[in-house]
Amino acid sequence: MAMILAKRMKRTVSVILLLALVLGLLAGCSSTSSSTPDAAPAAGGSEPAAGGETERERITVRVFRSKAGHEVSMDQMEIFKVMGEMFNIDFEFDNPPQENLVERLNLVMMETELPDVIMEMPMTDVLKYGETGIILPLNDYINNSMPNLRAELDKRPGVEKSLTYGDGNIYYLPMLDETPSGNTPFIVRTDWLEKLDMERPVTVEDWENYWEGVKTTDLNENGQNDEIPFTAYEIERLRNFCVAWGVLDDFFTDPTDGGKVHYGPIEDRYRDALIWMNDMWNKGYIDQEIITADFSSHSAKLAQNIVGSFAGPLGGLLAAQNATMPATVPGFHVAATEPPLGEAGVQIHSSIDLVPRAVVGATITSSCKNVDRVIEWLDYMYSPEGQLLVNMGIEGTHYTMENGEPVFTDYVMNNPDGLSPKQAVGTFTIAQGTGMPSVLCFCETSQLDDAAVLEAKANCIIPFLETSNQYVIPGTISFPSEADAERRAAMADIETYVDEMVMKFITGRESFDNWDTYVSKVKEMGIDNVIGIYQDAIDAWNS
Ligand SMILES: [Ca+2]
Repeated sequence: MAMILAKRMKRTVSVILLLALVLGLLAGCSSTSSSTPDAAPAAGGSEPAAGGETERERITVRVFRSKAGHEVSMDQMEIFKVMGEMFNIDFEFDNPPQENLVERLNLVMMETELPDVIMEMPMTDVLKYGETGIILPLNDYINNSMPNLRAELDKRPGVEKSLTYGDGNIYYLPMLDETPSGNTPFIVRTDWLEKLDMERPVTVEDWENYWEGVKTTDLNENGQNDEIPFTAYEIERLRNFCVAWGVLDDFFTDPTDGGKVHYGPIEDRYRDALIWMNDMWNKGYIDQEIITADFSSHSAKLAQNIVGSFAGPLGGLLAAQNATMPATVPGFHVAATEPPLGEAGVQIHSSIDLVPRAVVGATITSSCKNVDRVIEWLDYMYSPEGQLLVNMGIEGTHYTMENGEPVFTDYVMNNPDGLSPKQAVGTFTIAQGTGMPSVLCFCETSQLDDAAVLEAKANCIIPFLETSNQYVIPGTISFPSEADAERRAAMADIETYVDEMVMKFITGRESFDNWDTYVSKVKEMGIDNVIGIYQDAIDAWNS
């Protein structure tokens, strides 16, 4: 930071000099641009004579980005004041409320003079505006003028590939993420585990034992055996236990078969998983309403203090349950679990965020007149100093360095005006919002995440990502358009049939004697052809 500070002070000096110069001009001198380069050397010898540091014209950069609900408007955010000073930029923000983003952006995109930078273009619009030349291809800038972003991309194998569109161009500068932010692990009541004198379940036998305990013990102490061992907002969450048998409930690459693509629901291993689920169903451990549940009916059920385990997102269900339930149910606590372990001997998360995520941070439009200057500023946001500024704010005000790590001050963690940590962050930076061309640092998220979420990431998710990545097909994989149409058409029918049959196998309405007939039918519907389409796409991705 010391280096940055020195640099800033130097620039501040230069700004003052430029101001003096401009005032001089107002008093009757001639053109700005021709006399600017002479300004620095005239500074009384304090500048190095190398001539590298010539003062530059102050430019205006117009930035479009929506304002998240927890944020102040961007023109009030300190990080932009600091960067404006640093790069001699006046920012002009078009900062509509998030709910008006699409409407406002559509209007803006019809204007002849576009903003220079659009920080939050919907992913689906990027290629459209890129192909028509309205936003610029950025490959050459990234390779030649963005050393900091280049370094971040080089640290993350696969990300550049996922940023590159079919036409070979990169159209947006990404928001990178150091940690997985989304996942839907199985979640258990740790206070109930304690009452049962059990550890968090790992193997499928552990799960069965826990469910038996929930089913047969009046854990909520209301005099009735009304406890539901497992429920979820959709039956797919239950189906996901198939990972313990070494298959995914979808297409996956199988490392036990040289990485070849398989379709889980027709595998023998999947049948074995369904036999177990059917057993659990018959024993009454699975909520029968799982078939018709949705997120709101599920949430209502969770609020009744009757559910022993469920599955769902870390923020939306794990953190939310721990934040709200203890008020009415003293001692209530839920925690995530490791992926279930079965006879396959592997622990797999089937739904993982791409690690790292690389979503839209910023695009630059064809109206931008100072692309090189804008690129220089944006690249700074990916530098170690820039990341610290964007994530943590101003040292001394928003964070302090403790043992070499940035730690939020009470301004964020215990805000004097009663703002939540996220709201407090939203008063000086965009890092807790969307559309940030930088890296969302672990230093920031680790201090703002709920304790149970942090624990889940550290113990239940991150240790299993390497194995999981061998199975999970990247979400950004793309198919040639003809093959994609074929795939979609076949899968529309196959998924409908598979969903119906899998539900029947779990609930016992279909005998496992008919498994082979079911598999034959899925094959008749063209599953092998679709597996081939996935295999080709994976081969192309890996080549
Ligand atoms: Ca009870």
